[in-house]
Amino acid sequence: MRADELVVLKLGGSAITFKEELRKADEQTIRRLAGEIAASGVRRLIIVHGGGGFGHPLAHEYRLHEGLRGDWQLRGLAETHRAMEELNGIVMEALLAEGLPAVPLPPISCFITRAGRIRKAFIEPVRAVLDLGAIPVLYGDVVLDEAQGFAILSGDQIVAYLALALGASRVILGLGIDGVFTSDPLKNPGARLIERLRPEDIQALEAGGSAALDVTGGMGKKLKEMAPLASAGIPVLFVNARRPGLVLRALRGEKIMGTLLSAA
Ligand code: IP8
Repeated sequence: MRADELVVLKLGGSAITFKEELRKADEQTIRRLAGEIAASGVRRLIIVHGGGGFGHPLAHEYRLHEGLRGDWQLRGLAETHRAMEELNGIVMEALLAEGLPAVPLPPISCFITRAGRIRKAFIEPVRAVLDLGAIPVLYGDVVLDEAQGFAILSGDQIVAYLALALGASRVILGLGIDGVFTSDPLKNPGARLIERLRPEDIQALEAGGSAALDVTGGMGKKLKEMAPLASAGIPVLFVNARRPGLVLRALRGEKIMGTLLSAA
């Protein structure tokens, strides 16, 4: 671990919330993760967290991913952002309680998308917070969209954008499962954890499937989002943030159980 290296850490919604319950944060896990971040000694760090049971149920209820269809969705826009702020507040409290100089930067005010993809970004505040020696904290959010009024901007897309724009040394994705599996481990007991992935494996997946990998839905999207990082020489480690100690060890650069996506 180099002192000047920039690390981007995602705390996934399935790790920090009880996804099946409405607006229920796993405060114990959040506090433990904040402790692990503090103990790691990594200080050039960007934290991005997901939405879990906060943003997603509202986004779904108001069909925000479809863009603007009617005024009835405007309330959903406001409520979804508010719910994300609420979760962010809980994460912030935990980080501050550990003495970490964490500064929240709401994505709704620094990103504009076009058809759901980041089109304009005002990331000077992220840079400035880092330059001060503090820790920017962002999250998946509802944002304004040039083509469709608004869109859901995932924490993963923010992670990928910032890691490339700011030249991160590495990315750690804290999940609610052990990493990337050969198929959905919740549906298939024979699913195996893949320890090593290369960007080509993901291209094969996009080209209509891969013999070794059958990931769809959430994990498929995540991999597609992360592939450009690996191609650009930024390794991405998928790790189970629900297992105590793994995020700490990942931040320290130790070898741990998970999936490493990298080009070399
Ligand atoms: O959990 C989505 O962020 P993600 C945030 O990182 C909202 O996909 C608002 C649903």
